[in-house]
Amino acid sequence: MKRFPQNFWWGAATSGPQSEGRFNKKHANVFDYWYEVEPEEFYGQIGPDTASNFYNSYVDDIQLMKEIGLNSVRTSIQWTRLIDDFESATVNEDGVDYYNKVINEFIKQGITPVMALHHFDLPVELYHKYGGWESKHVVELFAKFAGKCFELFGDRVKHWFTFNEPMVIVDGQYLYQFHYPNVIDGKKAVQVAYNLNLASAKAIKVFKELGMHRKDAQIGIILNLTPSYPASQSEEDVKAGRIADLWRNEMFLKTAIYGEFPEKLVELLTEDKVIWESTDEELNILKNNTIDVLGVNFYHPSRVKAPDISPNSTADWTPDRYYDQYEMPGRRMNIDKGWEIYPQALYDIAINIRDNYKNIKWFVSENGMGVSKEERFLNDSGVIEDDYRIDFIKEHLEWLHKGIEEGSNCFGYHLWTPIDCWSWKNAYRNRYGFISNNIHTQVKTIKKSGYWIKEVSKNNGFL
Ligand code: BGP
Repeated sequence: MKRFPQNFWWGAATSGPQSEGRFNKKHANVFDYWYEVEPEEFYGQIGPDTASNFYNSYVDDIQLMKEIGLNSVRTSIQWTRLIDDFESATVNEDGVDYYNKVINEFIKQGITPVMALHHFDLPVELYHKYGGWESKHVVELFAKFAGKCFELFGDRVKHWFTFNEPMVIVDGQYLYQFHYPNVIDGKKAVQVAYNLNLASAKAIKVFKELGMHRKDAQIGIILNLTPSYPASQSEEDVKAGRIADLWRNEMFLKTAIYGEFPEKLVELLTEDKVIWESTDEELNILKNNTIDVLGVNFYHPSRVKAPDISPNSTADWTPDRYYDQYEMPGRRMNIDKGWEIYPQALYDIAINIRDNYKNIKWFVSENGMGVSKEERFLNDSGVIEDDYRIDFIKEHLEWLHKGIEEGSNCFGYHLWTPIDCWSWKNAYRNRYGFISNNIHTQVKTIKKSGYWIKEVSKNNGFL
């Protein structure tokens, strides 16, 4: 029997914009807006309007989560739902009432609510007016919104996260065109990365000023860590791996934990003349407002090699001038999603955190397997037999367990996601849940993996 530490979090994660639906929401976030103007950009032209209907069905949905043994669940508070006026952070009463009810329902069902403050859902007005995360004014507004959340819900929510995957915002909005406004601009990407780090630190500053630690609360950030494995041990490939790690992982990880950007990254960006604008006061805020706890989203490793063409070629600056993706022969894939399956990376992450990041308390805040057309696996009783998902989770947990046994301070595992939910441009293409969702009827049914996790949670481990 592989047993996990006492009080281990067995749970799952979703987000406000992906589960609630737009019901009664006064403002649009960047995805709401993008769907309004270009619905054809979304798989099956399905947008966030209904999502998994959590706004209306949260009582039944939370009941199902309880039924499969989840003891903690993450979602997020939508800035565009909670706040009426972004400048003054005046709240929307329906939004406050809704989040109060959701939080109370989780607690009533014995599920620890875990809240993120931002899950890719920038209010679109703040982009059109100020340039969104390019603007330090927006950073200020985010800190105000965060403060409101702590004041309103901090008596019951004890686990807070400033951002989910800030690196994906940089990638999606400013480099690889999968988040509105789909800009390609390396220099802006660098500034946005800095501003997101700053926004997280400023939210933490407000958290401290409100005395949240004295109320037994803790705050962190959720980062998608994709360890970079070089194609070979040649000097060039190893260097490519180093730079990829600096940019993709350490730019947020080191800053969140040590309050300082990685020196080598700052050197490189300075040399390339794309370094962000910062002030001493801001750097001080970053230094003094580090995280208590870390969430790690892990789906797939990244394999990199030295770039085929020289970084000095003529082109606008982007970070990937220093590395190319490496397609490793024989790699094990989840073909539906196009991601490599490499569970051992979770052990490598655990040991990296233990040895290089103060052995900070952390949990797996997302891991999971997106599979298309899961109705293929329906049995006669109407249950999706997702053995592939059970195997996937198990293998990851085995490697995680090894990391924990060797001293890494991991306190939980959350699957993406409790109930199949809407996933940005991919809409409902890939399903990840323990519980399926018929998006035409909104009928939700526990999958085989849901029954499996119930046992794991009950036994605090598995054979
Ligand atoms: C993570 C995000 C989630 C979710 C998941 C699956 O990066 O934090 O919000 O969307 O990816 O994504 P997809 O459905 O595109 O496979």
